[in-house]
Amino acid sequence: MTTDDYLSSGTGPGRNHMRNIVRILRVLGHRVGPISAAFLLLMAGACGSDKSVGVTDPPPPGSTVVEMPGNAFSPFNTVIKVNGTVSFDFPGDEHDVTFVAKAGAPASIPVTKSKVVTRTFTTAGVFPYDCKVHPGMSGQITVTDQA
Ligand SMILES: [Cu+2]
Repeated sequence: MTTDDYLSSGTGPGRNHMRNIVRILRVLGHRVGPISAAFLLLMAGACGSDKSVGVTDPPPPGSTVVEMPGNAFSPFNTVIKVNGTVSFDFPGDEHDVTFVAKAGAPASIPVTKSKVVTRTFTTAGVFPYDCKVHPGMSGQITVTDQA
């Protein structure tokens, strides 16, 4: 079989992958409707790049960065103003950021590595958080009223 035969036969791994995705979407389309199917198509298009909402790299301009040297958050206390953002810079080791449930606390960040994940704080107050992977690995965001 020549290279030309291979290319024209339409059986390359990439083609099969896309064909399978389209097939799955067709089946799902019947079951969950066109809107969900369109959403899945978006997800399929993003596969391999594992980016999701709130994930940025590098941190957005003006965001305050929390690092994780060893099994600690640095700084322990991060001070920002209302509507400010904090970017958690996850290293190669896995950590999570689980906020103590209270009004104004943002969504927690599941176990993550090698990514920057940003959260916006719209309410003044102190928002403690923990890494559940490492007991005792804790920090807090202090959000002050806008000057
Ligand atoms: Cu941790």
